[in-house]
Amino acid sequence: PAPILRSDYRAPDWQVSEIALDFDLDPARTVVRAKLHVTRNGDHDRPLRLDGDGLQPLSVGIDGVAGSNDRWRMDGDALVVDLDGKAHVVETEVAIAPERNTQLMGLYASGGNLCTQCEAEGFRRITFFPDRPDVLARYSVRMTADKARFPVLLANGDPIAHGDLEDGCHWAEWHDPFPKPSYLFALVAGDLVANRATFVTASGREVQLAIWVREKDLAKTDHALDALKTSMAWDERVYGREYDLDVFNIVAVDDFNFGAMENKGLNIFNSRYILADPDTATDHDYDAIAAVVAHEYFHNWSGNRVTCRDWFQLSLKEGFTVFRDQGFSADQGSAAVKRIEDVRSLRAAQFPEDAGPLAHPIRPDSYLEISNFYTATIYNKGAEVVRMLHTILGPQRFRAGTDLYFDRFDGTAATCEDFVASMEEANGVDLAQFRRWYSQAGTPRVTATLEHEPGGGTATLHLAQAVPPTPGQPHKLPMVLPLKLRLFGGNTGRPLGDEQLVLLSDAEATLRFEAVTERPVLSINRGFSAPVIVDTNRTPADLAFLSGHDDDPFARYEAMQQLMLDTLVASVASGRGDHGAVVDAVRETLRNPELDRAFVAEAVLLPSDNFIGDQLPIVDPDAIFRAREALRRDIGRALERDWRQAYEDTRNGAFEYSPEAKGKRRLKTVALGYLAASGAPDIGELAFAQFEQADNMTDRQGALMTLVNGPWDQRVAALDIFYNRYRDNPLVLDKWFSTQALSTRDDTPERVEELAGHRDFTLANPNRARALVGAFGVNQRAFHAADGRGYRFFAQQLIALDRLNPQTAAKMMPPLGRWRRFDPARQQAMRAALEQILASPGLSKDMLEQVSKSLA
Ligand code: BAL
Ligand code: ZN
Repeated sequence: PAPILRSDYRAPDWQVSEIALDFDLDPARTVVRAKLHVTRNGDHDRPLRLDGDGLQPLSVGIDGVAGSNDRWRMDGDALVVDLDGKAHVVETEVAIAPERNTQLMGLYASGGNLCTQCEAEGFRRITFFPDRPDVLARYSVRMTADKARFPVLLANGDPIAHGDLEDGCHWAEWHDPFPKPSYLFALVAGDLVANRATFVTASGREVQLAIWVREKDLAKTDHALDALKTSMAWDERVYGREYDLDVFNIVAVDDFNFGAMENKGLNIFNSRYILADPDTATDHDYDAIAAVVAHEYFHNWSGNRVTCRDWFQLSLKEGFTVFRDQGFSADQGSAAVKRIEDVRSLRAAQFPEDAGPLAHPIRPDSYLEISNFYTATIYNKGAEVVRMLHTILGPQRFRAGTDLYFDRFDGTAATCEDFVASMEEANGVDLAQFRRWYSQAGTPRVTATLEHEPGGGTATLHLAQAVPPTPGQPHKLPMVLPLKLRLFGGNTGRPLGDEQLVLLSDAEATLRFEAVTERPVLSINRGFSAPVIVDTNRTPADLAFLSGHDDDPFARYEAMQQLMLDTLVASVASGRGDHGAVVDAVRETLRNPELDRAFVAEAVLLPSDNFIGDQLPIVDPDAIFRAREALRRDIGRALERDWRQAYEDTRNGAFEYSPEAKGKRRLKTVALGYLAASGAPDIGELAFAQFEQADNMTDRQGALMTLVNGPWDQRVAALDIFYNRYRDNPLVLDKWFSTQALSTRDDTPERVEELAGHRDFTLANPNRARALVGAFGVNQRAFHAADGRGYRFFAQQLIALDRLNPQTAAKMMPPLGRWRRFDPARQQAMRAALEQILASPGLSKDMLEQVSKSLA
């Protein structure tokens, strides 16, 4: 297949002003009738081309005349209609089989209900349509279905009418007054109940909110409903954006490719981002639910009211909306901890992407399959780029830019360029060079060298930047890098002057600081103000000092991470480590009563195996594991009394979901992990007691994780108890699978293979596939086991999954594509696995693109 190029963009030949859809819903055979009011766009004589995917027209009518068969033809999957006038009405009828739709794109069955997923190109699996985001139409939807089986019928917009039929069926009509692209279409038919609330907008509109789930899950929806109300108020306060329909419905389904989907007025969610109660959801789940509910809600403006012109602009809505949801979450608890978590996930998912064969700019130039571009780069680096605009402009000017953007492009399909131009115009600034963030891939690397003559009064900071080559982009130009920095006195610990925002836009720059009378220590990229890698000439003592004294919490965390990382990298190389500086720094942080417990828990965690590997020219998973375990053991042993104290201090009363209680639980799990690493003899018992007595999933899963990583007999008992207790709860069973797939035990590869044959394992459910196969792919040591069995297992699973659900399979492939980073034997085994995938019959376009780029 030929790639789609951004440079080939052309406005649509035909626009659709209105579409009326009529569904006879049945899982085995659903008949879809569509009536499109189309108008010729511009002066041309090209036919109307309607995208389809696996559809056969049962009938086609033009301007009320059925059977105009000489005026249409199929061109591959597309329906091409010859039209001679300016405006026409085109009607089509197709039949589809939702229950056989394993791709979970278009209309499909999940848990006995029917639902849709149309982004990016699923609508063409439902009906013939110009399925591109710059065709905005008004939708009317009529659904007819068996009333006993599907008592609830929902679609976008507002409900208009409903009624019963004589044959046990009923019908409902919905109308969405806002023109929208087809990827935002949604319907749901199911046996569902709702948790309801009312929200009154700033201008007085009463909005009926409802979260729809199966009856057994109703008690688990309060947290999501609260998050929805909080998000609606937050978007009014922070961005001046109000909701615009009378109803806002959310439906949770178990089988879902994404986390959730922002369909206009009818969000459809993966149930893992809705359902929570203390017994089944961790604090991380609670936080993720609030973040995803907010994210999808915020899309109502950044995505729906202003949508994307084409899929190359995906980061316009996703990067911006992630930035918005990050701001929301930061406002709900500790902003510093939220920032640390966001940077941790950027480094875990996006930095490797930017450094590997699938690197792409946040606004890509070409794709084979757009589903492959719902990446950490588009989402998370995209959010960092928006964050840099916020940092450079400041909150008020940034808000002036978003106001202009929303006002000017409301009701249209816009581009990344429109967003940046709005920022420029609203603020009278020139962002010409900043635009390189949209076109250049790769993580910039900054070198910061601070010099100071002992006894002298001036310090000099030399900054240099380089953006590494990435596929298709061998040469890069300097970026605009907003670097927040501050100097501290190395003797007194006093700040030497205020924090500065330096915009590094040349390849090199030199800054001078006057009146520096003591040895200065550099705090740089504070708050992670630019998504870059920074190399400095700071000593371990400097880093230890900053980890205890920097006034920017992120920089404090960062200094500790860098100290740990430098120590680990040195010990991977030498096989031995000097752990004293890290132990001292961890002790100081742990004993500091002024620090919030959640921050302490983040700060004392070691960098992951994967992140350590990312620092090395050739990744040696076993040496990394040994070095990390040795450091964990030393920190555990040297500070055993502190960890026991921290563990006792963080014992909570009854479960409470508050920032403080969450922080305590987090530190409790971290302390338990270090105690386990210390080799203290009672830890199996301690963890098992925590496992059994826990009144919440955070504590229970934390204890299980410790047991599953260790040698204790209680491990097997805990796994059995956990399984039997939660076997009927798919979301918790996912945790049972993923905890084992992430285990650091030597036998993990065998165990994971065994679990793939477990009666509760299925590739048909994306959450379950990700819980076992996806989690295994990021378990660096187990996945890269020297005998290559991890690669072979992974390839088999991906081939099988690709036949069912190409989108989910292709998204799980990247760990195998990083073969260049490993030794020759592993390289060969990884390439063999990739080639095996490539050679498998009927390979999807999704997988073809990922694998062939990875082998190139
Ligand atoms: N638009 C796809 C799911 C999300 O990012 O919200
Ligand atoms: Zn999104």
